[in-house]
Amino acid sequence: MTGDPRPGGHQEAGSSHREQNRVHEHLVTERAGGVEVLRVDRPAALGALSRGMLLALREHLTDLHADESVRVLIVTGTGKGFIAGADIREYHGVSQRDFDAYQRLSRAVFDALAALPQVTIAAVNGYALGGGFEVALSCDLIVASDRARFGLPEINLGLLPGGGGTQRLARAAGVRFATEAVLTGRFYPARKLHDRGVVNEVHSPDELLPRTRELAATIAAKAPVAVRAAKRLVADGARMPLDVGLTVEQQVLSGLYATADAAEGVAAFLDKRQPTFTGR
Ligand code: CO8
Repeated sequence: MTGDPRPGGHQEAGSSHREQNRVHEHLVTERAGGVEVLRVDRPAALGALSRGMLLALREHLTDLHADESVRVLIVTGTGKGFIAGADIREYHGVSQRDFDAYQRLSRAVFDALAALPQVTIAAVNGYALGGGFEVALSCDLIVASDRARFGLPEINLGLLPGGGGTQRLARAAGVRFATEAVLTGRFYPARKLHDRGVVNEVHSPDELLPRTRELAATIAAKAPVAVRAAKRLVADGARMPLDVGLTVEQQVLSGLYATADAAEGVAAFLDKRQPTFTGR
């Protein structure tokens, strides 16, 4: 499992024509067809998250929250790093007060990501360690390169994961596996986490982004109101007792039945044609 992890980079064919926007020196976005790709572009530090990157992410995610033109967000990295955790160099020697402020800022970013109304997909190209694994766990879906490596190595620093690693991994993979990951700091290959149900799909490095875009396009083509409701229901349902979740499910479904898109979806099925959804 720990082995000799050598994640590799990915270059997507045909990506050059997409318009890019740099929201921070190390964060690049590009949009097409209701899908935004947010790429961490700091290969020299394997995507490690600095305070400046966290601040820019928090601001960008706040803007995105209100942007209905984006249906799906893909978060990815560059080269052999997805995100190799917090920037350890930047943390080194800081006061307790600054350490705690750093943690609160990280928490705000993970919470903002998890609270987005858009569907979020982590496209994990390489090392997803510490805060990087926690970013992926804060997304709705995880697609990974077969060279990706996941781990929570904070225990090696005499610390523990502070961005939800102890909580979200236990919910995603079960308490026993999360305990092993947190206590050993091991790095796991994507296939191991696919077997555990944490990773949805595993692809070759070259196929990672094209296949993630395909998944995003499939979701972006569905009725937008239904997609947002379904995403929220599944995510929130994990925190509810079953009987409460089942009741909320019926209430949300009843609301969807009244939408124009539901009428269109059923009519299109009966007419044997593709539906045209309008988001109403
Ligand atoms: N922070 C800052 N720089 C990093 C980080 C990081 N998390 N990870 C890698 N880098 C840098 C390396 O320092 C190196 O820089 P340079 O070339 O200037 O020396 C560059 O990225 C390339 O890394 P390596 O040369 O180490 O590449 P390898 O292929 O040999 O190894 C590894 C890759 C195994 C991923 C290795 O880099 C590694 O173990 N990185 C650290 C991973 C880690 O522990 N992440 C969890 C961080 S902890 C956290 O997220 C929250 C708590 C932070 C509190 C810190 C309090 C002091």
